[in-house]
Amino acid sequence: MRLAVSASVLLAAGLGIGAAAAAQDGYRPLPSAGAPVLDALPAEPGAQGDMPSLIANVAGRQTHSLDGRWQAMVDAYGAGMGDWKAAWRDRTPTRRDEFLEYGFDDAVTLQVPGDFNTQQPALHWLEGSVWYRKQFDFDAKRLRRDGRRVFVHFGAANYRTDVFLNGEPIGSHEGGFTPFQFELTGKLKQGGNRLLVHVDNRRRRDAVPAMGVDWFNYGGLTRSVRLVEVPARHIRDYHLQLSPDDTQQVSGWVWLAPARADVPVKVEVPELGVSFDARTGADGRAAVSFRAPLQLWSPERSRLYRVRVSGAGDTVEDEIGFRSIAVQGERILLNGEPVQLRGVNLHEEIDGRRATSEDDYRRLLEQAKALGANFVRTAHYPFGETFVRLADRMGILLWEEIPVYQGIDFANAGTRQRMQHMLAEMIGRDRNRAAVIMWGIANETAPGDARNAALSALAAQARVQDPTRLVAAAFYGPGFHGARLEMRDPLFPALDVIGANIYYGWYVPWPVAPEEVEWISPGKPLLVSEFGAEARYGRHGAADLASDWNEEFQAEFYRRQFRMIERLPFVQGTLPWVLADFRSPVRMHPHQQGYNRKGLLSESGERKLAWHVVADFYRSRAPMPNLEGVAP
Ligand code: GCB
Repeated sequence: MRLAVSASVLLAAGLGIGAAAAAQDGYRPLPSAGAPVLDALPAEPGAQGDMPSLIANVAGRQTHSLDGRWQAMVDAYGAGMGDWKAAWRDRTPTRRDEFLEYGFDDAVTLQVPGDFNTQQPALHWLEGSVWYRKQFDFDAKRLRRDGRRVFVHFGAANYRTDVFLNGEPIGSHEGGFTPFQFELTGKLKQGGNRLLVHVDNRRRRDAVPAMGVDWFNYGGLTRSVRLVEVPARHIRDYHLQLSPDDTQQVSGWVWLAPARADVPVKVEVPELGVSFDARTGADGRAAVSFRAPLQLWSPERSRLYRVRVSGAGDTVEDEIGFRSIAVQGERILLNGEPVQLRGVNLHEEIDGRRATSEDDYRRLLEQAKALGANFVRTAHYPFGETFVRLADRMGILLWEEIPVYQGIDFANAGTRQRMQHMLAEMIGRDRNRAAVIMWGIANETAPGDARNAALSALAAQARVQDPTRLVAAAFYGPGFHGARLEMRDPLFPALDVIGANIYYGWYVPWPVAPEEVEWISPGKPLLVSEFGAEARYGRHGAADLASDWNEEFQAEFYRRQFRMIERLPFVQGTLPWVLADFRSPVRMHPHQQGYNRKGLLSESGERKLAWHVVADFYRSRAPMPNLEGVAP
């Protein structure tokens, strides 16, 4: 693929300089010490690597949905992958004495999109594999006659996916939260076809995330599957955003694949009377740059424009908002003005299952809005594309991150490559969404040579792929030296925004009163990217009793945190952990019942006392976002 990723980025990432970062099995809530010096940042963009290059805006193309019921066989130990059972061949007996130990015809069915764990009681705890089969008709002759190409596109599948068409291997993918595609041109038969997908959600030490996560490892075809048809030469991707230094100027590029020089490309914004013509260079890209009297996108006014991109006979329509995001010293500037981020962390979970539909996503975003939030962190992985598009429409700023979470094996070259691919897939999918203001590259990773090199490379990759957004990471909060707090990490120079996950008053007691804390500024915008305590909805008790799981304790926890935060001018935003109680098998206390209970809401949406503390704080802080249509 032709992504301009710096050679030195890939080189630095590939070398795995220094000692191995220890992989760990358990979820670990507290930091470890040690902060070695960072290697020089790789800088020079130029070469490209073997990175994914997906068709952008699949919903805006000619598609054939494969969503719905799929036949499914559970293969908990992965026996069907080898040559012995070879379920992937998807054969049916051809002789009377032929015996096959698999068969989809009598199999159960599962809904796609949807996690497999919550669709059948027997699958609840499955960390293993499921074979999915979809039979569909396709007019391959028409495709050939019209000289078109077709791809099978997966919104996401957790975690490892092996895809087979009519008994032949097509390709594999790793990563549970980002899209991927395989070309099927010339492989689909006229008439009936059988697509087989083996999805394996076993956790692995070398995977991203690795073994220890504090959420439910929902497996399966969790997002939509579609066939996407495009002309032989088509608009593969485009990036159209406001120029960082001029709020009336749009700049970016359109990319036609396969590449050919001198092909005319047009970008139109009919509402503004814009019709911009350009020509591709040898790499298939055409530079775009035009001035227009734009109304800027913001949470208060989430203005989107209909944009039409055409070239080589292909046309794609999109809805794009234009806004700028930058940092100045310790501040974050949205459209040139300092912005206070009233945030909240979300997991992609609703009603005890993986959230997948537009309706699910709207419910989550409406809850965030009702809290008074103008900002959401999609913790700890990219949510569905529909979620991001809804945030664009509803005026919610996003921090989107990849699941580089805690115990990643940074010394492993394969692991580093997986992180790079996930980042490329996330940015490639969402870099035209105004809502996304920062790319998160990691959460709570322990400093070390291999980690520092790998994450610096990721930060540099993010800047090459998208120079218009901020790069952030969340860190374990600092430890106290008396009343003093100071965060340091060799990764800070590579980032625009620093996130501090602080749990004083929960995992660690406050050594001094919150009003007495002296927190030294990191010299960059700081977000309190996580803070929270657990309470079971409906349970009441003393506000100073940590081990009681009561709502009063959780509410008081937030009051104390806000007493500290209010005094810190360099804090540009706060993100309570977390909007709603979410499933996490590591949470074994009888009051947790397999849920992380740090939600401001219960898992069924009931508001705990802490919800009101946060909502009052947000109301007192800033103009409210557009709450049209949201229940108070
Ligand atoms: C964290 C993690 C988050 C956990 C949370 C907790 O620091 O980033 O994934 O769920 O703490 O509740 O312990």
